[in-house]
Amino acid sequence: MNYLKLSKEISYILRHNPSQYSLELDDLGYVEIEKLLNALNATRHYPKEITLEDLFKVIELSDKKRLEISSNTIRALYGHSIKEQIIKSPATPPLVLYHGTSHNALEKIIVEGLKPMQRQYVHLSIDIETAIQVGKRRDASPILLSIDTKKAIENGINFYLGNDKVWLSDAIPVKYIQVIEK
Ligand code: HQG
Repeated sequence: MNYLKLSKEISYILRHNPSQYSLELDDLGYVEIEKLLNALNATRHYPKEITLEDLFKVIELSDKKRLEISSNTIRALYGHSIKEQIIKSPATPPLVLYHGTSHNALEKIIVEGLKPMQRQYVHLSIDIETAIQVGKRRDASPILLSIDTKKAIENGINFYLGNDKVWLSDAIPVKYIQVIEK
């Protein structure tokens, strides 16, 4: 079984396009596992039937905690772009969070702040190493930003838990962002 391909297809479904697979997410982003498996198997993208064990394997082999199972349902923990907003409860993040980005994006970010862009929330990293990994998807030598979450929260900006490494947030105005000089 190609678990990387399966992982990408599941993330695509649960983050971006459940309706293409005739699925609907609930307000928290969950879908019934059985429905997801049926939808995946209906695609005939895989040489053999996808089972619950395959889902467990995807989660076990993943380099990041992207998916969450809760009883008979599953959801993506972050990354959503569907138009129905996934409901997240505001939570208290570490005092500082990080964001790795490209030189290109920086020009805009220092003027208009961090925006969710194609996704529902801004994605922030819990440590510099994670932020560098995220930034390297777009720039071999990424720019590192730090976010003063305490000041941002005091001014009404909400943060939400993604996974053990990723926090989500509303748009972050420039005044809470600093460029970390390397
Ligand atoms: C940038 C991956 C111009 C932002 C990662 C980023 C992450 C702006 C890009 C997760 C901007 C959006 C999310 C502004 C922000 N003007 N550009 N005002 N504000 N940007 O992919 O944070 O492997 O939507 O800096 O590891 O890069 O898929 O967000 O470069 O956790 O599980 O616009 O996706 O996880 O890009 O990455 P993205 P991201 P997975």
